[in-house]
This record gives sequence, C-alpha cells and structure tokens, in this order.
Amino acid sequence: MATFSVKSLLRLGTCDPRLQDIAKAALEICSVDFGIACGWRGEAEQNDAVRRKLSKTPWPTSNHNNMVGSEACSLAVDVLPYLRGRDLFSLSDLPKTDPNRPSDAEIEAAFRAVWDAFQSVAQKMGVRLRWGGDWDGDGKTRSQGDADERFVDLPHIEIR
Ligand SMILES: [Ca+2]
Ligand SMILES: [Zn+2]
Repeated sequence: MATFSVKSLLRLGTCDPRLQDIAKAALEICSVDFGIACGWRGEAEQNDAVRRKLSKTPWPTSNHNNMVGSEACSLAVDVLPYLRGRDLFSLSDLPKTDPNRPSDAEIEAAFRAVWDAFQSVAQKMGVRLRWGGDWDGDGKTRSQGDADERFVDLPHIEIR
C-alpha cells in the first residue's frame, strides 16, 4: 500500500478534508509515486511565493490561503512526483547536460499522471478540481499548443 511521508502528511493535513481524501486515494492508483510539496501557506510564505514568481496571487487571495475560522483549510495542493526514486524538483534543477535530468516531456508527463489520478478520484466523489497545467480544462497544456495557458503551474491542483 502506498503511503505518504510524514512531511507530506503534515502538509496535506492543512488542506480541505476533501483534498486530503482525494490525495490519499489518488496515491493508491497513480502510476507515479508522489509527495505533497505544499498545502496551506501563511502570509509570509504566500508573499514569498509571489516574489519568486511561483504564485500570482498575494496573501490572502490564493486558494492556498483559505481558512475556516482560525483553522488552515487550503483549497489547493502542490504535488511533487518522484521519478527514479528522486523528487522531480531536485531532478529538474540538474543541468540540462546531466543524464539523470528528465526531459521536459517526462516532467510534464509525471505531473499529468498525478493530475489524472486526482481527477479520476474526484469525479467519483463529485468534487470539481482544476489543474495548474490546464487552467481552462480543455485537456491541453501550453506545451500541447494551448496558448491560453499563460501561467503554467504543473504541481498545482485546486478545488473549483
Ligand atoms: Ca488548457
Ligand atoms: Zn499551488
């Protein structure tokens, strides 16, 4: 049985309970192993993400900032696939000449596999999700020719 690491579980624990259930069920059926890079973000973390161009929405307008009362209840999760036993963020940081670096197509395929698993679980649960690789939900990413996808955020999955 596939399980998340303690770190991933802590991050997932800051998310809307529906997202937690979907992520756990998605891990069981996904063709690639993955962890949770981010759930809820506080003010400093959110504004830092905007500065680093990882997010476009300043605190408190991101779905990563959602709260219910005083409790974190992120409506978005950032996933982190593993390829060949290493996490994709560290792999994609490798120089292009490094033979261990996956191609851009491999990287996108890994994120899409995680998205497909989330989507398949969510549809059965009747929850509508949106993926940061295909914001308009037409099935196409920017690399597949969808010029409307101006902000590519492959790790990001949110509740609509
Ligand atoms: Ca699209
Ligand atoms: Zn995100």
